Amino acid sequence: MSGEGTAPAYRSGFACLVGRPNVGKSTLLNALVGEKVAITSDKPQTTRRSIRGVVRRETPQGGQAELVMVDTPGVHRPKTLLGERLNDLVRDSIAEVDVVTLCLPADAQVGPGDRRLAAQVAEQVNRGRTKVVVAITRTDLGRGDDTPQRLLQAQQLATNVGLEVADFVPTSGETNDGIDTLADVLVSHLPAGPPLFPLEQVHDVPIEVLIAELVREAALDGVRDELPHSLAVVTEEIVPREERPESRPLTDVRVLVYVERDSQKAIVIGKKGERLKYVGTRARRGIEGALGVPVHLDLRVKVAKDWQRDPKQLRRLGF
Ligand SMILES: Nc1nc2c(ncn2[C@@H]2O[C@H](COP(=O)(O)OP(=O)(O)OP(=O)(O)O)[C@@H](O)[C@H]2O)c(=O)[nH]1
Ligand SMILES: [Mg+2]
Repeated sequence: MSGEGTAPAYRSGFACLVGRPNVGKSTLLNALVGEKVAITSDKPQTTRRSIRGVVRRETPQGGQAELVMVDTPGVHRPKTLLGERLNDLVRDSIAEVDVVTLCLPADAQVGPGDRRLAAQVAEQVNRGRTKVVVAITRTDLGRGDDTPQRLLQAQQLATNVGLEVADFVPTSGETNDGIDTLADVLVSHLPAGPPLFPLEQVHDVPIEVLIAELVREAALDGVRDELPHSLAVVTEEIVPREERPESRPLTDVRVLVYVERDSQKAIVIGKKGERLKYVGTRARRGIEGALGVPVHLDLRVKVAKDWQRDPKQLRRLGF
């Protein structure tokens, strides 16, 4: 029997993932949480929201810890108002968390973008309160001694910009190498604190946003050039169909896919609607998984001219 005062303390807090676009932040979030919370793609700037996923673990002292991981958009040189808003989201996240996880991919050299971001983190973090961890990502894509080299470069980078780094952890969100270690390291930097999310909750993404994101993920696959940036997706309606037998429920989901120009609309729809059909089929599987019922997915494509640069349209799209 353990008396009062001897129970191991509960730890809780926030850690954000920051890095250049496409370095594997969202893949890392999903691996840490153990389920698909964020969409991922090989197109830069896939993430447009700061998504929170919950990681629950035991501490080495036998206590419980709740680590809230915050995924953020890839930091880049903005060309549009949307780009500026995304970078602002990252700035806000860095200011709010207990631990900043700077992600550097094993399969690419540390570059000027990484240096700018590392300098920003060094400038933003409150040294007494915020810890910084470097995660080397995509180690399975690195060759030979890429990972040790990157660790060395990361140390040099930290020294150059005056960034105090508590730990360096090599990881792969694809093979799960280093994921447990990273989770333990992040938890070790959390303060004592109360539970933050209800036990059954693993993320904070509203269902209509999750559905829109799954459609955007499917739509991103196979499109090129500027089109990935021009896509915005909004869930219009989720309605269980009436008068279905209890044993065969069906939910109607209506989703709008926005592009910025007529020419892009034609590409997204494809010849005889084939591309859109592919996107719908792919997205529907994930949506059915999320809703837990069979779904009839109605996808429409609309033009919202230059929405990435228009404050009014950005607001309407939730940015
Ligand atoms: N092989 C391998 N591929 C990875 C790994 N992590 C990410 N990827 C791939 O790299 C690409 C980018 O991954 P994301 O997780 O979307 O990257 P991100 O940093 O969140 O990108 P943005 O949201 O655009 O900033 C995707 O094609 C992933 O499948 C990894 O550890 N191993
Ligand atoms: Mg991402």
